Order: sequence, then structure tokens, then C-alpha cells
Amino acid sequence: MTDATDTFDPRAELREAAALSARFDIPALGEVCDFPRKGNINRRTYLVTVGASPSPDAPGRPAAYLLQQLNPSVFRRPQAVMEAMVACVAAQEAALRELSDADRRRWGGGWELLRLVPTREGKPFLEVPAEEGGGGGATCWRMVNYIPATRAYRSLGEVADPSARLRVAQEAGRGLGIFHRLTERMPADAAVPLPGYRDTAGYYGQLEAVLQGCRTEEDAAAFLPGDATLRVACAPLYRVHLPPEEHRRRRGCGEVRRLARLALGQKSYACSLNRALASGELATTFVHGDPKLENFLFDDVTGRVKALVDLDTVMPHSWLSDWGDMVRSLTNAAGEREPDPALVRFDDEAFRALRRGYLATAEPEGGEAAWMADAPPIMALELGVRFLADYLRGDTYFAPEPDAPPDLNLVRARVQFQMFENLRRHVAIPPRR
Ligand code: GN1
Ligand code: MG
Repeated sequence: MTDATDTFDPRAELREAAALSARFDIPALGEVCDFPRKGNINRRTYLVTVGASPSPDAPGRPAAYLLQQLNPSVFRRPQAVMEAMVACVAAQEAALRELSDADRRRWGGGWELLRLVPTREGKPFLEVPAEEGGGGGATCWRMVNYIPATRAYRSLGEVADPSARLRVAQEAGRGLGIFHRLTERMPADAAVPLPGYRDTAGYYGQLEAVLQGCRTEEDAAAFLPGDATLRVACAPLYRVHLPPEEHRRRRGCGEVRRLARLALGQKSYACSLNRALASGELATTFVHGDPKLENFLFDDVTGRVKALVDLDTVMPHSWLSDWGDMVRSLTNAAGEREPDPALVRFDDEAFRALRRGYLATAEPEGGEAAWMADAPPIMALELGVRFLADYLRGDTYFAPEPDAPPDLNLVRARVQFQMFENLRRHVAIPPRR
């Protein structure tokens, strides 16, 4: 097994992934290869195909699966993540069963779910104890069915045809609405799988701590969350992990200073959604937590939205944070890593298509709907703060892949702050008739 401190050896990692795949209940193992369409956090994701496709000894079973390690340095409570995922899939399944034929046709038809493949011992996921992990600590692996005949996009810029773009935007909006409707009976007090997630004030605390160069828990004491569990879970995020000289370089750079000033000046606005949630002005509902464009799957042939994947951050919050996050992601056709600021623009047509799609399935209440203009810039700010804090901390959370461009997290922060300004200026929500 690979030690986290070992140098990156893709072949050894593939061998390990093949050995782990064989511990799940799938028909004869075929090929295991790296899955390129992975997210920022769970970098160890593999496509696993079975011997014959579809396997003659298991008709009707999927021909391919995804094997994924929950990134142990981010997901410190993998059992909680898996429990939330299982509950979320079960809730969608139950809601789909109870749909009226009319609703099924209208918004549920063709919706597919991620299903966990149990281990050979019948467990929903595989826990690899530290002793087996070659010193890298205990890790958690899961396998899900690969949803075939679908495609995903990292950004709308990948869709060349303008009318196809609008169709993708509208379908993504519809997809989030479907997800919200299918999970609306999830308990609003469900556990939070990733402590501190969507805690805007907490992200600001991290940024302020690393701007000051905090290196120990004592240094960061003034910024740490009051809640003891949260403090323990998030403490490393409030500390700089860079050599002092490199921290000085990053901290002193003109652009970092400009972005930090912008972020700090907007702190009260950025935290306003969470304040409204805490005061009860906004209802607590069940959310996906990461509905960026690349997490939606679209049918290869019809283009209809088929699934919203990546259930690592499902939790109670406001549907507005999902709405805002989807808008900030989808209306930036250049994507999250665009180095040229001139290309980071707000696509108003895509926004209108997205809104149409969302409102065709979801029915926000009047008072809450008024927040639909503010949620997108707020979510862009929050993500910008997270990228900037990580840049100053030493790229420990959004760890760039080995071949990533230098200063990737600074680029990503710049993109989000620019989207914040674009969204603040342009997002308009007409009153509902
Ligand atoms: C991360 O790992 P991935 O790509 O699914 C992050 C999200 C961000 C997103 C930005 C657990 O998601 O919050 O919005 O990057 N996930 C976590 O691309 O922090
Ligand atoms: Mg995610």
C-alpha cells in the first residue's frame, strides 16, 4: 500500500486500486484505470470495468464502477460521510417510488442514482486500517456504479454550440430542482458529514489567521471556532504550513493583498446568508453542498439531466446555498482555473436558462426567493475566501495535482472574486408571477 509521504507513483497506486477493487462484490475484475473526471478533493478515483461487458454471469449488473478513496486529510469522519450518502440515496429512492406518474414524467423520468457496491463482507464501504496502509493512517474506500451513456462538463465553455449551452444550463437547473424535491423529506437536523463546511464565518477566520501567519493553535486562538468539536476538526486549517520565506512571498504579493482587502471588506455581506439561516429567517433544508456544473450528468443522446453525483457534502443548510453555488459555477463559462481574467465573465443567457430550469421543478417561497440574487455572489465570495486562505496556508486543502500550474489556488481565488463582482452586478431575479 502507498504511504502518503511516498513520492507519487501512479503504477503502484493503480496496483493498489486493483487489489482493493477485488474486495468489493463485483463480477470478475477487468481493467482498472485512472478516472480523469475527478474532483478537487478525492483525487484517487478509478474506473473499474468488469471482465465481459455486461458480464454473462451477472446479467443486468453494471459493466463499470468507480472506486474512490475519501481523501483522509479532508474527510476526517469518513463514516459520517458514508452514512449521509447512504441516507441521501435512500431518500431519493423512496421519493422516486412514491412519485405520481405525472410528476415522474415531468421531472423524475430518467433520474439515476449512485448505488454503493458492498464489499465482499457485505459492508457498504471498505475501511483499510492503518496497519494495512503502510503508515499512511486508516483510509476509507467506496465503490459505486458508473452511470453509463452520460456526459459531464467542467464548464459551459466546453459546449461549443450556443443553443446546446443553454440546454445544458436549463437541464442543470432542472437537475438541482429534482434533487431538492427528491430529498425534501430528509431530516433538517441530519448530521453534517464535514464539520465546518459551508461555515462562511469559519472560512473567514481561517483567512484572517493565515494572513497573520499563525503557526500554532495558540497563535490562532482568537480566530478558532468556539465550538470544541469544530475547533478540533478544523484547527490545522487555521495554521500556515509553508516555510516562512514562501509565506512572506505569497502574503506580500500585490494581488493577494488586493484580494484579501476585497474579501475582508465583504465579510458581513458574505456571512449574511448564514446569519439569516441561524435567525430562522431562512428555513433549514437538505442540500447537496456542491452542485457545480461538473457534478451533473447529462444523457449522451437526449441531453436530459440524469443525475447529480458527488454526495460527500449532503447536509442541512439553505437551498439558497446550492442555488448560489450552481449559479456561480455555471455562469462562468471559462471555468474555475482560468488564468486570463478577461475571460472570466458572467453569461447572462446561461443564467436565465438555468433559472428557468430550476424554477420548473422547485417552488421557492416568496420571502426566500428574494435571496436568489444575493446567494450567487455570496457563494462566489465564500469559495474565493477558501481558495485564498488555502494559498496562504500552503495548499493543504485544495492540494493541486503534481502537474498543476504554480500558484493554482491564487488563480482560483482570483476567478471567484471576479465572479463575485460579476454576479453582484448582474444577477437579477424578477418577481414571480
Ligand atoms: C471541492 O472535490 P470537489 O471538486 O468535488 C470542494 C467544494 C468546492 C469545489 C470547487 C469537500 O469539490 O466545496 O466548491 O471543490 N469540496 C469540498 O470546485 O471542500
Ligand atoms: Mg464535491
